[in-house]
Amino acid sequence: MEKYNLPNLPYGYKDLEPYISEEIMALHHDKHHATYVNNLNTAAEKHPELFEKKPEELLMNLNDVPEDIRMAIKNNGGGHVNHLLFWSTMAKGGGGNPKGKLAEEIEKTFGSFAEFQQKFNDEGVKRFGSGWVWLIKTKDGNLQIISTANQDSPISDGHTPILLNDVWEHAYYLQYKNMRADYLKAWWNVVNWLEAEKRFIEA
Ligand code: MN3
Repeated sequence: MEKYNLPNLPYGYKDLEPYISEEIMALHHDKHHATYVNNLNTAAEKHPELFEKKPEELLMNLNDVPEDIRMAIKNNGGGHVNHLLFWSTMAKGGGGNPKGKLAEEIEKTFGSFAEFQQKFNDEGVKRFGSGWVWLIKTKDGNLQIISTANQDSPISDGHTPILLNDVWEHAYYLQYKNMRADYLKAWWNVVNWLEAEKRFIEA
């Protein structure tokens, strides 16, 4: 039975500097993300048939997960899948403006790219405690900015993530201290718009 594993980052720990420090990236991936994967495996071992499914599939059908481990799968499967998405949402030399169809849809939905960024940042600041801020394509096909608590994923509600930012303190505290708003602003410099547009088109 193949357990879930932690892939390496798709770039080096230093590659998002100066916006996200090497120290944060190493700790975030090697400790925080690793812990979600370990805890996901520990939960799934109680019902090893679950290993036949991708972690995304577990989150899309949480009601099919045995009740005794459903919360553990929601939290740790969410932690695993959200972080995988998050790493690929960033890139060395990222940032700038979106292009193509996604850029058009952002302007149509939010008025302008600047208004979209402002709304995304506000949503991230407003999320009380720990969670994520997302740009999703809803199951009705519209772009929407939402935030979720803890490791909850919009894929459990049938939506497709396009962009996401981690607003747990572990994502920024070592560098930005309590200034979550500063982190949210700086993060735009590392966004991987090619990946975001790919997700938008495939959704
Ligand atoms: Mn995190």
